[in-house]
Amino acid sequence: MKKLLTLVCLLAGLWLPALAQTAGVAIGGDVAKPFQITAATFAQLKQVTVKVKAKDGREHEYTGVALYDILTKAEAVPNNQLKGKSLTKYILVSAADGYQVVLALPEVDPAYTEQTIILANKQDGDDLAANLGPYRLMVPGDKKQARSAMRVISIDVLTAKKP
Ligand SMILES: Nc1nc2c(c(=O)[nH]1)N[C@H]1C(S)=C(S)[C@@H](COP(=O)(O)O)O[C@H]1N2
Ligand SMILES: [Mo]
Repeated sequence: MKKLLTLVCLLAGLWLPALAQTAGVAIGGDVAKPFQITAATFAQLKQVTVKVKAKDGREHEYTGVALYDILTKAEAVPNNQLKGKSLTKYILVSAADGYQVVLALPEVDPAYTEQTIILANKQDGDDLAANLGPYRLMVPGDKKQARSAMRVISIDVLTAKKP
């Protein structure tokens, strides 16, 4: 019995830190430098604020990091020059509840667009509530906020292929 308890404690000890590590956003897919967004890596990136109208018609301020800066850190596009073959890449954003949305790379690249799509961790200056965050995608240019995925757990850059 004591042996079993020791084993359980040992396994929990190995498993819990791994769980803590996954509490964040995994940036991966076809990128040169996959990384994990944590409070620490997030704070190192430039913070920006965007205004977005919610479903209820009210405007809110969301603060976080431009998705472009996150993808640049992950080296999603060679030399950061979005052209040629890289234009067949897309971004798959996945949430804790299984919700998923897709963005095209030009939608996040300032060379192509005026809008700034962000991964937010704050709404009107406060940390996002547990049902929305800790990280939420915000797509200010969309009239409907269906792509503003709440509780984001991973962002993958993938390559579209003709079937
Ligand atoms: N994870 C997750 N994010 C989600 C959804 C969802 O079901 N799961 N619904 C989307 C839809 S359909 C809408 S309209 C907006 C609503 O957000 P709002 O109330 O802040 O406008 O969240 C979007 N983000
Ligand atoms: Mo919606």
